[in-house]
Amino acid sequence: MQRYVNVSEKVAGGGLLHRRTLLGVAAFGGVAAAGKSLAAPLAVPEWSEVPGLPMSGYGQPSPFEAHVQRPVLGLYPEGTGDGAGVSFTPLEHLEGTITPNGLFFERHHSGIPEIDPTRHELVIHGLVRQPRVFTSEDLVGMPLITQTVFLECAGNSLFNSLAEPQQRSAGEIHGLIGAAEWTGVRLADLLDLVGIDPRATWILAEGADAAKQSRSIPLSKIIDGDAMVALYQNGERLRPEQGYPMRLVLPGWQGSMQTKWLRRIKLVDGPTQTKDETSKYSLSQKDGRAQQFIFEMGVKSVITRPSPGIAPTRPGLYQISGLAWSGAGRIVRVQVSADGGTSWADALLDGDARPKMLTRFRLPWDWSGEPALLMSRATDEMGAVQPTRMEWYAPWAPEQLYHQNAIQVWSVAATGEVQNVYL
Ligand SMILES: Nc1nc2c(c(=O)[nH]1)N[C@H]1C(S)=C(S)[C@@H](COP(=O)(O)O)O[C@H]1N2
Ligand SMILES: [Mo]
Repeated sequence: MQRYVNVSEKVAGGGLLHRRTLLGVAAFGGVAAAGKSLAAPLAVPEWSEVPGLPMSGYGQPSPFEAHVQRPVLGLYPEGTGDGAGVSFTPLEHLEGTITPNGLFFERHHSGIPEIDPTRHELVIHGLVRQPRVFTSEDLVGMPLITQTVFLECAGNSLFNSLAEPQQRSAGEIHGLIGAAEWTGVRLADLLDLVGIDPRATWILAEGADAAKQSRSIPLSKIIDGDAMVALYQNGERLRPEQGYPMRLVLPGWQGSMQTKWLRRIKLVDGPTQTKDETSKYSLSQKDGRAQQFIFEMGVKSVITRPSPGIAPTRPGLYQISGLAWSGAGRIVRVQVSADGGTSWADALLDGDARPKMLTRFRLPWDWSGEPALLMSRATDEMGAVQPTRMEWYAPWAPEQLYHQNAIQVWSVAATGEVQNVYL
């Protein structure tokens, strides 16, 4: 049941209002400024005078939304041609929790292979009773399941691991994450078909790209787990960028294990120690040792509105909006601070908080026009609380950039300009 309070009850410093404050929509600064009185007569624009464009086989966003793009960042110098890089989900331009397929972040180690699905095969072999080969059409004909979950790169937010705060958009800092409704075959069902040798404890999953990205995955994530071979993303076949015609989805675990263009699964009796889990995706500690096989993504949140480039224009009421998630399960609480963490207010979680899925949070904010420090702090159902940057940093060596889940601090200047700052 929702409880609404009638008066604007200030529940924390910096103008944060109770999350159930009942506010007429006209009270909000942006809305009041946007509305204007009706001037007679109502004009007839040119698009109302003639029939519009014809139907189309595959719809595209409005050309007036053409600025909503994935920022692309090649990790290696132009022209080296190895296809390694990332593009970010533009989080600050999106609402709700589902990432549109065309804006889902990308991380490729060797570009996007152009795969003819009639020639692509998935081999399952190793410690099995009977090795088998599957086409994507074989898989489409099997019992399918659907899971709506986020997928986050272990390198997400790594800019905030650097010594100086980077001035980039919310998406460019935190957008190596996307969430989708994935449909495919339970990996446990496929392994049932080949028959698991009791000596098998891990699998090796390998992609069909030139990088042959390969990772070791413990069998426990598959047997009685939620691992799946996804074929569809938000209702349509996977995009080439997301692994067409098939990819692994391992809810809550780091993106790099969720092998795209999946072509081989080998059942083995221990981790394979591939290049993608030794030289990369292992975490350097202060004491000189490294931690391997950190699978689960930590509890995290970020305010997407306001954020750099999405600034309040004048003092008044605004709705703070952001995303929270955890690889361990559901988000149970998001707190927001407008005074740099001195005081906190509980945000309203929008809709159902689903396990291992993005959760939208919102909170009304009465901005006085004074400089503010906006932060959000998420808690998951296991009781894990998002750390501050200093807390997050404590165990790691300076070169350790992965699994950065620290609280983001946005400073809002009197002009409304929003910047990334460290406290
Ligand atoms: N075959 C293959 N699988 C891959 C990769 C790759 O380069 N090749 N990148 C991995 C990494 S590091 C991440 S974060 C996710 C990114 O998935 P996306 O591009 O669909 O967002 O795919 C993973 N699977
Ligand atoms: Mo990644």
